[in-house]
Amino acid sequence: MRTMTSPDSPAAGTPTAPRSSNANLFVALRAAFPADLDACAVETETGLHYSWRDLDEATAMVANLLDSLDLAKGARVAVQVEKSVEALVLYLATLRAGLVYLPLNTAYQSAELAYFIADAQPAVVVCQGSQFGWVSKMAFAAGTAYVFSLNDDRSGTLLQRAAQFPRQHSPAQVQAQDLAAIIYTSGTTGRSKGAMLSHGNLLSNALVLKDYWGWRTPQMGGDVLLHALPIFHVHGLFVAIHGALINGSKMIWLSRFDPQVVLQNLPRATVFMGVPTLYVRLLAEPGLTPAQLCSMRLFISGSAPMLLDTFVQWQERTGHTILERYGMSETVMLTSNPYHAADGERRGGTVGRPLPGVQLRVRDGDVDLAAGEVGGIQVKGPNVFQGYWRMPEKTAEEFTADGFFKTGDVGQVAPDGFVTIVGRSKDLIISGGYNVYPAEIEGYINAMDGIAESAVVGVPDADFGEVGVAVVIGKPGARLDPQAIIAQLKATLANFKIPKRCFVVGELPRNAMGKVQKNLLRQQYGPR
Ligand code: MCA
Ligand code: AMP
Repeated sequence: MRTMTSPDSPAAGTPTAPRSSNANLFVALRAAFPADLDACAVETETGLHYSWRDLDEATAMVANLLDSLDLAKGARVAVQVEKSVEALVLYLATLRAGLVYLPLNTAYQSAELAYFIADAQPAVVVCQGSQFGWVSKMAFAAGTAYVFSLNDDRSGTLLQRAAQFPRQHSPAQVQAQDLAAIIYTSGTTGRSKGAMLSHGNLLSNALVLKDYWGWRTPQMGGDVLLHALPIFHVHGLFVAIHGALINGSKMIWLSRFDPQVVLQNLPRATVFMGVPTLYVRLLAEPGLTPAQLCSMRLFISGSAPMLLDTFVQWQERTGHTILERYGMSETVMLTSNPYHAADGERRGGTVGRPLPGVQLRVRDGDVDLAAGEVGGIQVKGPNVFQGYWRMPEKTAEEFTADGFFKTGDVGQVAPDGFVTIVGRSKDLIISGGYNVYPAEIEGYINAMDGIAESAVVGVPDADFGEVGVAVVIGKPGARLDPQAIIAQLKATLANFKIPKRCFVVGELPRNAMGKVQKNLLRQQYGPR
């Protein structure tokens, strides 16, 4: 069997968690706080400073509040709030209390939220104060016991209640396989699946990346992470936050990505993480100069393929070589280009080698492929998730008999171990780092009056990498207006899922089996 592991670091070299009888991820993160608890842990763009002590005490208070609710082991805390340091505190407090964190994209509208709440059955829901009325109604109807509000200006009932609780808290005792979070990823059939990640999954990945990306602890001079990503997905929530905290490194915390604000803060940062769209937008800023990046040591990209052109432009313009890595909600990080020069060059267009402890193979059906051959990427490792929430059949389908997870990505491994992703077997559009499943959008379009059928495809886009285009067929006699179709979708779905263009046509191209030939639609409706 041809299974790749990182040559410099086979499974035997996988870093292990600090010795503790409690596998709670929070315990490991807390143990990495610097000795000087009054030093700044998080600084916001509006000039607020939170010390490590603040983080410790605030998470204790929220964890005590959660404890007081007397929830069952494994209870879910579903959270749809704008990015703020208090939202970070809520995430850490949920870990601390041994409950399961369920982050939700703030762009989700009521139909989307209703699905997640019905499926996950959270015991606690936390939402923006402005949404409290309808969210609490929906959540209580679905059996949720507690709904709190949390706003991005440090107000809301969650903080009001937590203020009554002590500033000390003993982290809940958990096992490595106990769940820490559920991350919903859309399904190819349109039904979202909750990927269950354990404390062990998240901690093992954080420890691997700590070494692999050469994070500098405070004793080594320290790192400063400029955090500009949303915190409801793996990239901003786990890779970025765990990376900084497990190193006792400060974060400069931006509420959203604004290229100008990023540029203002880069001279004080050492590490930046982004999806390719962030790099494309930064390159469009005349103020992006090497002088601006004098303190930076590492730029990381992932969540979507980075065009070689962006990689090269960044290198030429800034003198920095972006480190591209590859991961999934189900697996956290899988592969990475090298950080240390001794491990080799960072190769644009590739996602690097499997991380220490990750086994990666490329297969065609049950047949292992040789170096350079293209097939389905399968992975195994301590980072691979515990299965899909309440979907045992779906979970079983996605694993091979020998325990490898089928990523749905198509790629090849070079003789020296570098992995290149060449496509996807899953029908998925990745737009600005967000996943959009055509089946979900098609389902909504097909349910509209006068529609016979539709196909949604991803086409290249200079800003978002890829965007959706809808191609629609009307029922006989129906008069369809593409703009009205887009407007109806906007009223129902998260904004990033809305196709950027819609075409009403007479028929869809099909192959001999009757299947819509999406590749032809991509050619026809993509950029010319
Ligand atoms: C915003 N819009 C988009 C997207 N974002 N359209 C398509 N794709 C998008 N990603 C549209 C809105 O619908 C709106 O359109 C208009 O752009 C402006 O919206 P706004 O919210 O102001 O956009 P923005 O602030 O400019 O956001 C763009 C963004 C954002 C900063 C690139 O999408 C973003 O933060 N992306 C990062 C996603 C991410 O963190 N992914 C990690 C997933 P209209 O005006 O028509 O309404 S974790 C993962 O994938 C794995 C595990 C991994 O490997 O990391
Ligand atoms: P998610 O469902 O949000 O976890 O998205 C995971 C998917 O994002 C993977 O299966 C890949 O298709 C894609 N992805 C993540 N990182 C990269 C990358 N560096 N290059 C290409 N695709 C990527």
